[in-house]
Amino acid sequence: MASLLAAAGVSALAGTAEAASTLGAAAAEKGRYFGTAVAANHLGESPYVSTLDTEFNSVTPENEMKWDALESTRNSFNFGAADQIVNHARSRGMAVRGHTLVWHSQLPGWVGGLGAADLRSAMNNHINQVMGHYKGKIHSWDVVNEAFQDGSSGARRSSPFQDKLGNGFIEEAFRTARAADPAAKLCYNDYNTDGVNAKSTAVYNMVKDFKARGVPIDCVGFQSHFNSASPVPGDFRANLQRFADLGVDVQITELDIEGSGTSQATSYTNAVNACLAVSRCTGITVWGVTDKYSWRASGTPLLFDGNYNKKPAYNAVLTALGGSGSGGGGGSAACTVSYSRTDEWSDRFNGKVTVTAGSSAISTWTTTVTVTSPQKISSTWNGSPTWDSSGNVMTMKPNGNGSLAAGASTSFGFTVMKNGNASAPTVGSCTAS
Ligand code: G2I
Repeated sequence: MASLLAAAGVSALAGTAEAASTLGAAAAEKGRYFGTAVAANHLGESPYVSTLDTEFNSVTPENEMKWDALESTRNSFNFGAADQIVNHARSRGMAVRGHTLVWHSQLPGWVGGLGAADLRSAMNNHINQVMGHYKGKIHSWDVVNEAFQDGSSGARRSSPFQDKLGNGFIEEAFRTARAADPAAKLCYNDYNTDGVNAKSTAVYNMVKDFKARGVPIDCVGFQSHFNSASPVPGDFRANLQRFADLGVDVQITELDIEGSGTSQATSYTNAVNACLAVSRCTGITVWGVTDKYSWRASGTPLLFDGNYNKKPAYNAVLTALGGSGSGGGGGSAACTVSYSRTDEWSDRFNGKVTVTAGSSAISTWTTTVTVTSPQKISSTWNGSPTWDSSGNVMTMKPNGNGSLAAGASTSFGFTVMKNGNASAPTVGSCTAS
């Protein structure tokens, strides 16, 4: 375990008596990393960065290491945005997954226009330049991404690489990658391969062949983009295990699950448990920090809502990893909060905070609402408030019985006198017992 973590650049917290209270720390206690996709253009947003830095210990650049971002013009490389992410991560001890070297999408037009010999040299040059630039800084590279077709054919997907170089392009990319950074783990990454099916079996057969012939491959990434049409498969664990049994590590690389509340939380629990049940499943990456910047934001598939509140899914993941929320006591009691402005007048507005229990029932909850001076909260309803000495920070507890069933919600409201400032209050995290 220690060596796995060291390889991932993750500092373990082995031996701590108390349950870990962040995703990264809880995963580290299980010998794994917990990562997120990161977009460089959000690194100036402070709640984005503080959530990233607090909770995660691995990052994957969401778009910044793709071919179109790095080499939009042949042999002219632009590493600016990717470097920003790598530097941020490394200065905080986080590991970095490289995504992705050879992929049919986000591929600049000039690549598709090359003849076979030229394409081969462009592909190898791209791998050499990019891996050379980041040599020693990337724990795993998605060397080839999404090279197989969906459906039952088990065939390779059409792409400039496939069409001009044939099946051998994948093997060639991995051989070039091994030489370019021998310390990096080399992964094949794909989607709709999470359960046992024709596509995953086609990938399995390729990996088996690579292992038999000594083609360098260290890991397989399972993207794990789930929704109601493509739920967490019941044989997710069994599928991860059959790949692990070939002698490769497996990683959940782009996890997100559309939904909300308890059902989303349960799906996340199942996905995390699938990884934890496979000793060679070395880490999990979710595909973004907050729902608001998700590639499918309307499906609210991530662990933090648009206000960076922890969702029931967050609590479910933390619990599955053996961690415990800030409610303390070692239990799994947890809650999340979300805020909305329900009414507004020229001099004042009404706010509503919804409190939702996590994956376990809770008997009481507490959260805070902070307004910006000279704003004042002039009235509240459906809660029992206390105030700090400034009068700007209201601590709210239930008015009477605070019991909530797992996933159930309640809400309280308040009026904020603007006094010239209409900005939204800050709602603190929710604690429960
Ligand atoms: O589609 C979800 C993921 C499937 N597996 C491979 C991943 O690399 C892929 O990530 C997504 C990013 O999350 C999106 O952010 O890849 C998309 C492109 O294939 C990314 O979308 C692109 C938009 O299409 C562009 O219009 C936009 O300029 O994001 C770009 C940067 O925001």
